[in-house]
Amino acid sequence: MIWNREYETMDREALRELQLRRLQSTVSWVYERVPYYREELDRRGVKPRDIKSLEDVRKLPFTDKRALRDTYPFGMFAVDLDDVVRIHSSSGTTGKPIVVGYTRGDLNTWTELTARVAAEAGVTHTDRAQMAFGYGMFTGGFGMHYGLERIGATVIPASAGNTERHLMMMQDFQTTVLVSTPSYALYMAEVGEKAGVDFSALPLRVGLFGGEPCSGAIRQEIESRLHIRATDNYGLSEVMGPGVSGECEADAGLHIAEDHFLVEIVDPVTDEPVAPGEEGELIITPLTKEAFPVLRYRTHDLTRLHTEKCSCGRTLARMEKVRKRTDDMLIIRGVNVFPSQVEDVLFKIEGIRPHYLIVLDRKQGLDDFEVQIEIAEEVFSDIMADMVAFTKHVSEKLHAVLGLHARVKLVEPGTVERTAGKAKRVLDRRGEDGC
Ligand code: DLL
Repeated sequence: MIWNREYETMDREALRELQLRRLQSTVSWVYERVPYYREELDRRGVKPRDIKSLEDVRKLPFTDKRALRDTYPFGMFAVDLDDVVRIHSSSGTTGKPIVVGYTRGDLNTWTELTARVAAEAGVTHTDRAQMAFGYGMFTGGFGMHYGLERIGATVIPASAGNTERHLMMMQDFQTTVLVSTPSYALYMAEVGEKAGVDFSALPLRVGLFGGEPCSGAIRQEIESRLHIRATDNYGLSEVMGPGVSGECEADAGLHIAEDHFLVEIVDPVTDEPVAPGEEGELIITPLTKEAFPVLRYRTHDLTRLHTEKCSCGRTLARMEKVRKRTDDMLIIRGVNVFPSQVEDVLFKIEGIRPHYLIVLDRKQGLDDFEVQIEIAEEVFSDIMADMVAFTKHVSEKLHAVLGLHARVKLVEPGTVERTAGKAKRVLDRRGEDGC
């Protein structure tokens, strides 16, 4: 179902005009109200009236996490705190988080956009949607909750964690939609299977998954074990939360809510736009935010854009699934490695379970690269030589793609930590003791 036909199927020329008007208002809005942006624009000699075309967005400064951190907690807010009705914060790994705020109008827009995402995935008012994102500072829980309610689905606000209780509710309430990270969905499958839950007999039919990358292999694994269709949706706290883009039933990328976000794809090194369809860093300028508008936010997420009309009827551009971030690239013995490359190698090998951990240490000044993997019971053998051969096989496959030797360590099923939130795939202990 198309939730907002007027905007989601808009003629692209008309859409560009709308985007330009909204960009102009946003630039005036931040120039008037956010000292950080006034200074940045003045330094560049740019005035809001200089934005005459969408290409003029390139006259504006990029915004990165550092600027948002330096103004902690409320320095980037464009409205008085009295007009802010909700705050959330981003899942920062170290130090202070980034605090984002919403006016009543922002919450309404957000709800509309998460409703769009849910509708894109095929959710309707007849569904029962079980929420396994946390309700808290993370934008996932509340963000998706209100969109699902607006659609008229029956929301089960179970929140993150307590997997047994989730499984009980799923059976007792006849849940049809699961909302979570893909890794938590997989964990739910694992716990459910152990407890004897027959997912094929449940009415569960759609997964609204987001918040972290999901490879094709993991998606298939979830689909076959939970007997559902897994869909992907993307967003980030700094520009709103979930609701930025979502996958439709055509399975051809994630439609971006372009009436609310202007996106660019740039080369992360030169900052220049890439050729249409090329991979680069996604840059987002929200066009309708009141409390927390940012200009050209550097997401660090790498993707490609497609602007041809989709078979679902929507004209909104589609982004490919995000599998890599510019800042999750590891440099191991001088070689650039993305965790998603390791994952793609592993999941093509028969018998490897979708749980792994990359562990990096520094030993005598050298990088030590270990990949811990869980393997299926069928692959386990009491014969030492078989296990050594299997490990060698995995190591060779990794070497063929990465050009690096990794020590492959087989660990017992269940050893790699499971989480109710975003999975952690890398443990980088290099430099922890000052080396
Ligand atoms: O993860 C917002 C969200 C919640 C989106 C629930 C979808 C569903 P943050 O905690 O600020 O916000 O993290 C944002 O997570 O820059 C990406 O690197 C990653 N991310 C989010 N969704 C996806 C996705 C939320 N579908 C950061 N695929 C982003 C890949 C994703 N990565």
